[in-house]
Amino acid sequence: MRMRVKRYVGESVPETMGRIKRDLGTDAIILQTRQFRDGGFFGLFGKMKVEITAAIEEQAPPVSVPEAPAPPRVIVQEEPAPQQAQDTETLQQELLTLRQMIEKMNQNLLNLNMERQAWSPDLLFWAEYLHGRGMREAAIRGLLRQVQRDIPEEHRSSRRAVYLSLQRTVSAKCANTQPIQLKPGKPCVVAMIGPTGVGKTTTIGKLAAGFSIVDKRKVALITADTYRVAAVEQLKTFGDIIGVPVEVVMAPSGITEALAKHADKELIFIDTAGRSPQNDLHMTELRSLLDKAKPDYAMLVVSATMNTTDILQVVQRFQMLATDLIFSKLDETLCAGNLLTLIEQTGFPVSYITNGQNVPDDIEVASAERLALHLLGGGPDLSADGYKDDTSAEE
Ligand SMILES: Nc1nc2c(ncn2[C@@H]2O[C@H](COP(=O)(O)OP(=O)(O)O)[C@@H](O)[C@H]2O)c(=O)[nH]1
Ligand SMILES: [Mg+2]
Repeated sequence: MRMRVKRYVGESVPETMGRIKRDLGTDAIILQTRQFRDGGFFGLFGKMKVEITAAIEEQAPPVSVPEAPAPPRVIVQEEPAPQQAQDTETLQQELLTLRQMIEKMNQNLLNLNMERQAWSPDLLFWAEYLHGRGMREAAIRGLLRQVQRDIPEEHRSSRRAVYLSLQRTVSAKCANTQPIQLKPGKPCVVAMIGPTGVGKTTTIGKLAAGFSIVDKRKVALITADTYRVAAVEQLKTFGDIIGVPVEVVMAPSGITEALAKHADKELIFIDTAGRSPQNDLHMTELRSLLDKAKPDYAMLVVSATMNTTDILQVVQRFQMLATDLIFSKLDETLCAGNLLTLIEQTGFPVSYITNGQNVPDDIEVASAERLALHLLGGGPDLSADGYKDDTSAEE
């Protein structure tokens, strides 16, 4: 098998694809696509063209026939063994998968290129800015479309104007926030759930200190995280320093008793093991614990340092159990933009933001404005930008 590679230039993708199909057939593989401007000054004002490089497998060229007839030879033609046939089939299957992968990659690239072409240079700057903040393509697209609606084209070169529009849109998307609301007459129960190491125990320490020392509320802590000795010790240490009782629950069945023991408190935090979302047994145990505890809030703690794939996996596993979100470790990353996807996907209110290891200081109540600032960052340097925001007066 040999590859024949050909380059096609045309006015549009469908037209050029049509030519490739007629020329090379439907089996042709698209190796590369690109858009460019033909002619014009420095590539400006020229006509948009597409270039597609395609390839087709060709049969091997016929072997040249020897001039003199070869002496007769006895050739024993072996039947292909079943293993060989199977190998060939596997190989063919792999080739097909590879070809499909390449075609898909090309389609994605083509989409991306077209997406980029769609933004004016002003907006392209922002697409890249938002990308640098960890935002996903779909979120960026949505935000920039809103900028297009908000700001007339002649003002879009103003970074301040665009930043203010982004800030307004992101704030509106983050408007669903709520801190813990205590209930009169009985304890408010708050469980922290989420993967290992995101800051569940530390966050309980911060909140417990705030409610008990600053607000003078009656607080108790319960830990169901008996997976590691250190985990129990950690919460006990917090409890000792803050001066609040700590209960240890060895199995989900013990939670009812532990809660009953502190029926006189105003606020009870339940710390749970940082269960790996991959581990089904642990998840079952966590579900059973929450079924018995019936917390008023099951706060899913998500670290801002997690990548989008991990965040989506966490959402998938914990979504059924959670009622609220806490974003932790916002001090550790500049790419918190992907949390916007989490807010939009779950629709859960965000209750708190944590931004450091210090107990009890490094925590704040979530608000639309603070969230927008964390997700968008402070923006590029706007000091030289003379744009006056005439909408800020009415806010
Ligand atoms: N930088 C930073 N570190 C944090 C924050 N919250 C927790 N940590 C740290 O993350 C690590 C794990 O915290 P821990 O509360 O034990 O996580 P858990 O396994 O979810 O209970 C500890 O070293 C904490 O000090 C935060 O907001 N910012
Ligand atoms: Mg913990």
